[in-house]
Amino acid sequence: MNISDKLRLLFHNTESICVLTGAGISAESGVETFRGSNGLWSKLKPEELADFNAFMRNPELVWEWYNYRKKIIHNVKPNPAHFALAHLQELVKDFTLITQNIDNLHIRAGSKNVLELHGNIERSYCIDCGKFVADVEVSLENKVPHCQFCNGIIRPDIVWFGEMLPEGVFEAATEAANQCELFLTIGTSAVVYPAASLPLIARENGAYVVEINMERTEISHSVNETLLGKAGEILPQLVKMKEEIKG
Ligand code: BV8
Ligand code: ZN
Repeated sequence: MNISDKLRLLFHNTESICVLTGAGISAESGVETFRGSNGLWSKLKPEELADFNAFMRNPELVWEWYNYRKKIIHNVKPNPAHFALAHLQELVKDFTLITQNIDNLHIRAGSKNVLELHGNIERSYCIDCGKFVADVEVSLENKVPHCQFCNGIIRPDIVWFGEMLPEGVFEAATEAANQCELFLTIGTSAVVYPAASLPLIARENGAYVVEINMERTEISHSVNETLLGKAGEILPQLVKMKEEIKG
């Protein structure tokens, strides 16, 4: 793997890593990304689906879309990139994993204390009383789930455009980006804010910022190093390097 001596040395010594992942890390599991050529957003308009007003206008359509994505996610598995990050967490003293993904694959791969900036498709809640509901069933007979306590409409626990990120999660992510020595931004086009500001915050704090992606992105000019390639191939090699050092 072609990495700089600086990154090799830093990876050798650091005990402080912060990671931000996007849809690209789940691509090799078979989960479509958003903005790639045949990505999710190429067929559907995010503002018509990942938006609260769109949901209130047509909860059936939005639930149909999330149910479709849930079915895909239930039929895929974490890939070597997810497992590599779960393993890296055990090799490094201070490790924070921040994800924009809602697919739950980092947790299924064994990562702990994942900061989920945009929520999680496995959780839903009632928009009236706020009660959380796991495993909502959406079917032809029950196209929009309702709350068993107050009969309010239940929505996916996912952050839509124009919505605030979950209380405290972005603050914890910013703190980690501010403190880390090495920041990895993996499989994200870095167009969605405030998530995309995290690598820039890390850079300002003096961290060494490395982008792992199939192509250059909006923030490639702001990072220290870009490793072009598949996360599922690059990450296991990086973690193997760390493992050999740890002995
Ligand atoms: C907010 C929903 C404060 C869940 C998502 C006007 C009003 C309000 C806000 C805004 C506004 N204008 C702009 C904003 C900010 C807005 C924003 O950033 N918009 C962008 C589009 C310009 N942000 C927000 O609204 C956020 N909230 O700002 O609140 C606020 C509140 C009120 C008023 C003002 C401010 C909320 C953002 C969350 C939105 N929810 N999704 C869902 O259905 O999933 S965002 C959506 O994009 C996903 O969550 C996803 O996580 C996120 C980012 O996408 P990526 O993960 O980067 O995926 P993408 O496909 O783009 O890229 C994949 C990359 O992987 C590619 O680069 C590809 O090359 C690479 N790749 C592919 N395969 C591999 C690979 N890399 C490595 N290996 C591989 N094998
Ligand atoms: Zn309720």
